[in-house]
Amino acid sequence: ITHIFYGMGFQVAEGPEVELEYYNFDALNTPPDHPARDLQDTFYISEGVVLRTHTSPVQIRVMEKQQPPIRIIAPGRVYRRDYDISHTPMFHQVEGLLVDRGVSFSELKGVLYSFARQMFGEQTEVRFRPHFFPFTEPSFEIDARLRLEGHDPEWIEVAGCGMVDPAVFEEICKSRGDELYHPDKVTGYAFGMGLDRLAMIKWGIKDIRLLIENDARFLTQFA
Ligand code: 2U9
Repeated sequence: ITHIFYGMGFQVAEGPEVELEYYNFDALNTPPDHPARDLQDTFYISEGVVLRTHTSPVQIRVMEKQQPPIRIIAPGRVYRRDYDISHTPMFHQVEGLLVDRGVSFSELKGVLYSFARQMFGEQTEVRFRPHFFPFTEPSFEIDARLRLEGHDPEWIEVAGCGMVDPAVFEEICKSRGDELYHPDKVTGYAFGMGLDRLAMIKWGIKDIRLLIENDARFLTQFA
């Protein structure tokens, strides 16, 4: 996945897995009473410190340090209190962020179409469904029409995306103490996908927990 995005000019950025609540939530327009911040959903290390629930805080840290334009992807481990057939408490994401003057949603569509065709095959159809995320507006979920083993083609959710919410840029201006990211000057798009989920789709893995149970009969299939 990083190679596909290198081909479109993105650079890789990384950051801490033990993260300040500020970078994981507040800076991403996610207020203190948001359900994602509940003790039932997020691992708290101490007051104000969490295991990151997405790699988005990496992009906040990059914008604090670097001026626009920004074109990065942030791959890495993330943590949420969930454990069932399709959720493990640790999983992997790749998120992307592009910020510049005059960036539009059509460019986001172009980049994600190109990604889907390189990832799933040249013929892959893609659709965007309206959705909600606190940090993007408008927001969408992205489905690809995929033919899974022994099935007819089916629309399957592969990622989420949207235009960066102006409230996120306003918070960056506050913390930087300048206007380089003022929402009147720049726009941006962001996207995110769960890698373990993509692996389940690509290899027809029915129970995500197999990926971490360390059964050699399962794992050696991918050697
Ligand atoms: C900044 C601003 C906006 C990142 C985004 C998604 C949509 C998304 C999910 C995919 C499956 C999480 O692993 S998952 O459950 N993510 O749908 N992520 S937009 O938006 C950002 C990131 C950083 C500064």
